[in-house]
Amino acid sequence: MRQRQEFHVDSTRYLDDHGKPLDGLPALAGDTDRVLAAYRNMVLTRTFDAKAIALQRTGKCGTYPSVLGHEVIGTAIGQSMVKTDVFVPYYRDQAVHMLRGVGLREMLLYWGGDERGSANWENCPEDLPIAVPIATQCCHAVGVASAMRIRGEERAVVCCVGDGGTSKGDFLESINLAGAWHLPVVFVAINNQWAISTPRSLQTGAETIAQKAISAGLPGHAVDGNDYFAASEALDIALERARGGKGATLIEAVTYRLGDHTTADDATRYRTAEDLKRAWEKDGVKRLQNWLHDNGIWDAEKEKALQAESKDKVEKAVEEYLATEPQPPTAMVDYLFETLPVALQAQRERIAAKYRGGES
Ligand SMILES: Cc1ncc(C[n+]2csc(CCOP(=O)(O)OP(=O)(O)O)c2C)c(N)n1
Repeated sequence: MRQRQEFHVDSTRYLDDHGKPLDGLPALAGDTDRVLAAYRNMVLTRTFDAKAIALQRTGKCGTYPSVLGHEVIGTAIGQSMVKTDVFVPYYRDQAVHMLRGVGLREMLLYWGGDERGSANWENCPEDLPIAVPIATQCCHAVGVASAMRIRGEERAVVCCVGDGGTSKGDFLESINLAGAWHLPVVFVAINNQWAISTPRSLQTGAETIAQKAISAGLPGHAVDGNDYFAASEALDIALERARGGKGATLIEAVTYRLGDHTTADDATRYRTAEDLKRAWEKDGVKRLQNWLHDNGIWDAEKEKALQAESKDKVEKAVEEYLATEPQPPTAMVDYLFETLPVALQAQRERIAAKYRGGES
């Protein structure tokens, strides 16, 4: 018989809004290389994000979901995972993808509607593609985690989902299974306060999202998702637990979506400028930058160099993306199935014939 689990929901934060330690820091704060690599990833993510929005605005990219406000939690996830773990993303996980080795060009290809941007064959080939249907990825995550458990592997799955996604049956059924089968999976519910125009207050009657873990028999932790140290510590613990056969965890990362839902949205229609201003005061990237400054690890010169370096990387990726030869129209069915169903085969042939004939 497995031991009864400890049911608790706690909430962690180490830095105040200005990056000053509240009361001690976890040991990982002493790992300067890790903290600096984290900050660099956050800046690169933010630079990429601004460029992707600009590309969409000028007709060079499809609808794009801004990651502004998710840089800290995404970076914490990417750093805590090891290569052999499996990442099961949703559509706002650019900061994680950077650390899983997905190229900036590939990310642009994906949002430009090219499926070649969807695979990460060279670095983490078992990571799943981005899930746009809300919370469906949670079911895939428990499937992958079940396989790991059956094979007795010391690996873990990380599955991201939004606060809105946690209202769906897919999420609730998945955490239930993860608890019942003791699966090696870490669910990260990124609570950015909005599901398009639905505020967190209308999303659920539960006081926290982390407490949904209790119904599934999992530990639930709410962390300040803008606090790099709190987020990283929670991820490190949950992943070690999962890989060590001790079961699943639900982490609620509390943050704020600083941009529009996607480039097809206008958030000024449903939230106030004051709310947004207050959220910017809690920005986790600036908070970590302040902490680095206060500890003599960072200065204005280094910041300038990092900004320039990040811009160069993004510009280079944009050039490569724009120079990529588009795929033929048949590609729209080529990525759907391992073996194309009969009904689609005829359609594919018609598309191919039309394309060969040069018709538009
Ligand atoms: C199954 C399904 N229903 C509806 C949608 C439309 N939709 C796209 S994003 C979204 C809100 C999701 O909010 P949340 O889970 O909080 O994630 P966030 O976008 O805020 O990161 C909805 C309803 C969808 N993509 N899939």
